[in-house]
Amino acid sequence: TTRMKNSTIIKPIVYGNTAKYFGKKREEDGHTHEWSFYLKPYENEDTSGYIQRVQIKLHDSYPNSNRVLTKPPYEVHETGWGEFEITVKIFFADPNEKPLTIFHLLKLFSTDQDVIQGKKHLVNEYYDEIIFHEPSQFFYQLLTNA
Ligand code: SLL
Repeated sequence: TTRMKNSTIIKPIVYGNTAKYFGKKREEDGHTHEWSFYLKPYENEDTSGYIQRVQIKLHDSYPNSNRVLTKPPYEVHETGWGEFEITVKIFFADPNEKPLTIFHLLKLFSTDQDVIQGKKHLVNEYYDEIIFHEPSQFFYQLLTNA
């Protein structure tokens, strides 16, 4: 494979979770919060050209705890009662690029009174960058045409 010598492509991303307290514990299942996890480009672009799929592994207490997303938006909307670590594995359109693993601590609880009372959402968000060093010519095209 032809590699793009001395070229580095940087893809800024944002990932994290929002959460909101129901206001009470749900009788049927003990769930207390609704939450969403998301991974998206920092700047608005179509990532489906270079991301093949995103696998989001939830706590084993969730049904189908391995969520596979083959197209954007890369989001999981759920409800629950507890915090845990989400493992996110990003697979790229070039099978020679090794998958990237990100860990995110799903946060439900806060000390903000408005969040505690369920008046507003908690936001727990991070910025990061995916760096592709000397990608293949094929993958370079996908990364830059997006
Ligand atoms: C622990 N932090 O380490 C805890 C795990 C798991 C949260 C929290 C269950 C959802 C469902 C749920 O909220 N799990 O039953 O669908 O032990």
